[in-house]
Amino acid sequence: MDKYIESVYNQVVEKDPGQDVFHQAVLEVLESLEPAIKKYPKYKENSILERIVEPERIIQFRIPWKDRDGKIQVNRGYRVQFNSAIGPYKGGLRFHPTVTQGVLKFLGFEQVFKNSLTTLPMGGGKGGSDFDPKGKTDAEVENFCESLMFELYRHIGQFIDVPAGDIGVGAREIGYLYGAYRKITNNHGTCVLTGKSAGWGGSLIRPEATGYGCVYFVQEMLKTRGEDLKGKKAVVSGSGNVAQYATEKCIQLGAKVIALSDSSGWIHDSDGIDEEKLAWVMDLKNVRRGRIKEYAEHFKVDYTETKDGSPWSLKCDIALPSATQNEVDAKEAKMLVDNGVLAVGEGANMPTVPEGVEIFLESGVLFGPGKAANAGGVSVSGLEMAQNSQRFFWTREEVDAKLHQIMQNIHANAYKTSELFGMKGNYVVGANIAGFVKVADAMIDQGHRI
Ligand code: NDP
Ligand code: 2IT
Repeated sequence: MDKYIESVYNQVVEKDPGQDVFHQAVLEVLESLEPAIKKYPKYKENSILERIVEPERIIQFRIPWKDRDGKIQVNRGYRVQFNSAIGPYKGGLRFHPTVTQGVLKFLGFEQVFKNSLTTLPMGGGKGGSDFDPKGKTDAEVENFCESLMFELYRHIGQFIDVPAGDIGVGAREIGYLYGAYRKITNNHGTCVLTGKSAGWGGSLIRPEATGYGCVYFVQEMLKTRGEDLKGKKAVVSGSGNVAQYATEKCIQLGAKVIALSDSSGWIHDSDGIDEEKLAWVMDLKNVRRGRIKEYAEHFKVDYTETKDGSPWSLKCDIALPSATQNEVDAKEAKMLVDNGVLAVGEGANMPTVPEGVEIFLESGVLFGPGKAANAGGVSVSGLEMAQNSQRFFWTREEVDAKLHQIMQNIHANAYKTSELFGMKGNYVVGANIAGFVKVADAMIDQGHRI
């Protein structure tokens, strides 16, 4: 590794030794930036790497809330405001017991480059809490969201920071958070949160956007080899927002989705999950908040219990990891390659371990890294902001067409950039460099205090 890059990475590790996933995300980006750092000396001269790995601001706060027995529980809340060089901080809120400052720094860091790739004016941020929504009543979730907003409201705003959903935060939570924001501030805010319901300022297609966008990206990768999704067998992990709509778009484009998972295990439906079965999954996960195991019982298909719910031993053409970070390990990546996988589209953020990414790249698998492949969600969040600013809304068809165009542009930009740096078709290098250059140049333009 280049000495300058190595020294920046070592400082990151030394400053916050416990933040493994953040170190992993930083290393992956820094390594792939090497050719750009060599080609353009201005980045080193302006200490861009030292600055870009350091969040602009981190807010950490206490979230006390009352459970159903009237007992006061305490969780930790965070907002990592990573980089605002090209626009207000933008990124989701995650509610999951594994949330720590390190996890949110990794997600915020990824978000900076992802948002840059969308071409929309959005900086990068991420937030959330170690609150576990599983098994909580609606009233408990409402109570928790209110308490979180009692602090968060002072740090957000359309020109400052615009949160949205992520793991454990969907339409229900955004509703409670928005209600609390309005109650506290007596202000709708032009666009203080995205992922709102369509009846009160949300964008059509936002729920679908990450999953649809991921499949649009895979479609573009396949085109480079004269292939398409028709008749392809797809395996999707997770069964939440991203997995559900990735499945829907696969079905619409003629692929057969044979697996879904959650953190307890995975189902294998060799006949394929059709629209009707998918509607059943959406009701199970979004309304009844049940477990994917119930699909196996209901539709009489195989279920495998595992602690991380990974269906990667199945033979497939397309793999869409859409659950969480590091869910595809090196052994599983090897299995996918040995079974002839053609394309991998990361619906989740950093779902593949670094050795796994290496295996995909070395084997010539079309590999769409999360920053590029799952950028559709935040893109439509950007479109929600645009619609709110106009006091207007666009139809489903209009938003979907814009999303499709953005995903095609991201693909073209990553592909072109990989070619420019002599690594044609390496979307990791392409996406990281293309995302980085725009933010780095903005930082240089805005002076050394940025
Ligand atoms: P949801 O909460 O809707 O669904 C998450 C799914 O992943 C659930 O099926 C969940 O299972 C599973 N999962 C979560 N944690 C684990 C774990 N530790 N091990 C195994 N399975 C797990 O979240 P989303 O669908 O919104 O998010 C999924 C991924 O996509 C995340 O990486 C997120 O950062 C990323 N993403 C989301 C975007 C969005 O717009 N929502 C945009 C871009 C990326 P269980 O219910 O058992 O926990
Ligand atoms: O990881 C992500 O891009 C998201 N969770 C969506 C963020 C957003 O602001 O829509």
